[in-house]
Amino acid sequence: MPSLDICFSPELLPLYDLRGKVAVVVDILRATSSIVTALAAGVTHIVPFSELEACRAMAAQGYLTAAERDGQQAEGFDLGNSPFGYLDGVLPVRGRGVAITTTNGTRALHLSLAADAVVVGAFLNLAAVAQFVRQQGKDAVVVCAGWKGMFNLEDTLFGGALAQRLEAEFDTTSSDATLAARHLWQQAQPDLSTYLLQSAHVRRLNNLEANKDFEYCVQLDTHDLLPIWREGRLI
Ligand code: 3SL
Repeated sequence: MPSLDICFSPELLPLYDLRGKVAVVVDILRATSSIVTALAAGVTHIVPFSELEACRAMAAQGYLTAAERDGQQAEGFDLGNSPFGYLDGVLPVRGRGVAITTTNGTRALHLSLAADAVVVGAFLNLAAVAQFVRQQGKDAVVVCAGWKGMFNLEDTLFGGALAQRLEAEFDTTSSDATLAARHLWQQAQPDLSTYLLQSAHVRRLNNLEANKDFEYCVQLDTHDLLPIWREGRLI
């Protein structure tokens, strides 16, 4: 039986061998939720960057550029990291490519490229992620983007939710990390949104008046879409 493991922070990735496995990269607040939303809104593809300058330079190739540092839109970019940037119609996004860099999410993506397949997970597309991992039938690791190397509640809860969806076909009990995430997920029921109010990043976003983003990102199964890494881009 294949296993589902959870890496609580990109800093722990050197302890995981991703080769031959599926990596599900997750940054619930907000990078991976925004990436799912962008593709659903008609963005053709997304190129993730770790560094601001390389991302900004993509404007010359016709890309929309999106950047966040410490929760705020970085200066000189078209978009920040709010999913509503792709929904509010202020900037037409349909048919455009987007170059994006965020504090933790895009870094976690780049650090996961040793895996056989790299996909983007969010609560919004949880069912699509579960279906893909099931179809692949190989070991999978949820890579939590965390916050500047630290553990966070929301990405871990996604790992617990995915483990619950896959428990019939995957070993979700051999890894203490997966067990802990499952326990946390149970603890967060029946009201994920209220449970997450204690999360450090939710408090950070609320201080930035991004509580609308938080409520949006904790919705389950709203998008039947799976961003997958192919040749340097997410499609
Ligand atoms: O760290 C990240 O990648 C971001 O998702 C953080 S924020 O929600 O945009 O502040």
